[in-house]
Amino acid sequence: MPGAVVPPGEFRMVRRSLRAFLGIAVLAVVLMVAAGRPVFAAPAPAATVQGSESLGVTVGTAFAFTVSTNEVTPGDNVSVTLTQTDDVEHTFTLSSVANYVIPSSDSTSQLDAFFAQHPPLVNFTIPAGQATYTTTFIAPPLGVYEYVCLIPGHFQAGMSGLLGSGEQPAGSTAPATGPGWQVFFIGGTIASLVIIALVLGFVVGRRRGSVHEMPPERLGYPEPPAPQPPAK
Ligand SMILES: [Cu+2]
Repeated sequence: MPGAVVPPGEFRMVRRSLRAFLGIAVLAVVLMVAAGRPVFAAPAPAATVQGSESLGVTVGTAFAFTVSTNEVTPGDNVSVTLTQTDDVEHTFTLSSVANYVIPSSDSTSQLDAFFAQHPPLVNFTIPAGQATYTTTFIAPPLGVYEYVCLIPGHFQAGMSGLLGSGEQPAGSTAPATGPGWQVFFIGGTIASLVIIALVLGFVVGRRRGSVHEMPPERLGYPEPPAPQPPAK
């Protein structure tokens, strides 16, 4: 076509580049979706009672509770094993009020009044003398719940702690649950595929559409005239 600005060979090159790129990009997306499904899958809907788990609570001589975990799963049936190592009576009393820390200045009667108003999830009296006891409770909805000892003077001496349900209590030293290796692996694979697609698409397009490898009649326009030796 006279007056055409872009030779047809150039169009072919761009078209082939684009086709190669699109093909590999589609493959990359398919791989991403297939590989990503288990990583990004939504959690199963919560049931009323999800499962069962155990919580160990050791009562020491230092007016302190030592727990085996500070996080339970909402709805789980939690089996509590209380290990008494002290020769003093204590209680393990777990508040039912989410995200509320009883002021440490509260008196014993204030503490009793609070639990009379808000019945605790667990209120287990641990007799003096070394022994092990068990009790159960259903892990409450998402939140952080305080557990205390109701023996007069013990709470004021610092005998309390926090149990998270579905979350870690603030300031806990549990390892952070960041993205796993799968996320980095899939991300890296996708990035590599995109780079390969770009390079391959460009190279294939250039090679197939190259004016230097195409006979002039296929290009649809005449070969440029060979340079002439300079006239004397
Ligand atoms: Cu106590």
